[in-house]
Amino acid sequence: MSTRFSFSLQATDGRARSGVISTPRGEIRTPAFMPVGTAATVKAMMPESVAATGADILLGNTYHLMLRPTAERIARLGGLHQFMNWQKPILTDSGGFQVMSLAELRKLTEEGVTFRSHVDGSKHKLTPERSMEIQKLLGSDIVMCFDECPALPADHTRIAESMRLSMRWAQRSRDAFGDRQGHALFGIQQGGDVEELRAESAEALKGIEFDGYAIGGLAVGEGQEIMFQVLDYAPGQLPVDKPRYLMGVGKPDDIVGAVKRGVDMMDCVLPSRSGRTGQAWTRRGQVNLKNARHADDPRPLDEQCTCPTCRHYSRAYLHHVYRAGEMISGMLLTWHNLHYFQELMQGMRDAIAAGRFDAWEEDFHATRDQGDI
Ligand code: PRF
Ligand code: ZN
Repeated sequence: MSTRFSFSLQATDGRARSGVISTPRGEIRTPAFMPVGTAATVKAMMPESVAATGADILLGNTYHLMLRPTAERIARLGGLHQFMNWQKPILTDSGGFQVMSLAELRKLTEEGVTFRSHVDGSKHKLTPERSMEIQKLLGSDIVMCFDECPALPADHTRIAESMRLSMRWAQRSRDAFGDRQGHALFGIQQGGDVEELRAESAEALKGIEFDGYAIGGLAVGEGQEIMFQVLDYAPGQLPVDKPRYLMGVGKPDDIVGAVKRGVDMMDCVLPSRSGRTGQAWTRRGQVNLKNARHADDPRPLDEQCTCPTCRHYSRAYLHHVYRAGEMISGMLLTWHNLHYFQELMQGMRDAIAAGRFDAWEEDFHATRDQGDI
């Protein structure tokens, strides 16, 4: 356990990058997709199965775990890795974003945010200092700064004031985090869809110095076109030698567009959440297993996919267990979806290393445009 946290860029192709993040708990191959394990579980998956899909790292949530079962309880039980039986790296989000989307009676001040739990209505407070303390109690490998993320569209003043508050909170997060060998602290760029504000935010974060830099405040209602416009300049405002993490993104085509623009890490509930609602993501596009047209279909979801779901089960079976409300429905579709997302990342890593990202991307879009899956 002597390895410090480090990032080594191995290849670039245009603005796309591939590399490796080294941590005491293992290596993270980038571009990396992080499955979401909000409540100390990637829903419907055993941790060894999540690892088998090719995931090097999971995302956990300060907000959910502080409410239930509490960070102090997890610390007493040996930390989040031990608690959930996941020994590879874990990145934890800092809580502010989830407070704003899930909690009730939220009150935001310079100090932090007070709110009522969406679970039982109990009253809580999160500040940069408390968020750092919780993420330390959890034993998180990559800790995120405490920030605020306004929904888009928003006016310039609102975006600017919120970004400047997040930058003051970034400094307080840095001060509270201190220096913890083998653990990393990532800053979070804000600034909405305003280039000068993104630049101001990047300068503030670079002045504080972080182990990695997230791009926050996107995928919050602005649509893919505006998100890509921001990603045309935002990654380039951040240090070239540190990982860049686009928070909460996205659909396969969002992920591909983000990697093309220089993003190294992403997370999204999409593969796991849609797996529980009968939705599969494949090379050829989205398949809705609820649809009656699958009822007699003996073919696998994707004949080229090597996941256990596609090797052993028919579309007819997946349709049946979804309709019957059987638990295996969410298990099989989540496994396939996570496998597909990880294979997508591996495809991009290989293409970047071989200097053929553009051809890979063309093929990605052409395969999806064939229609009739
Ligand atoms: N900040 C934090 N977490 C986040 C976001 C953010 O801006 C987003 C935005 N897509 C998702 N998760 N702390
Ligand atoms: Zn599959």
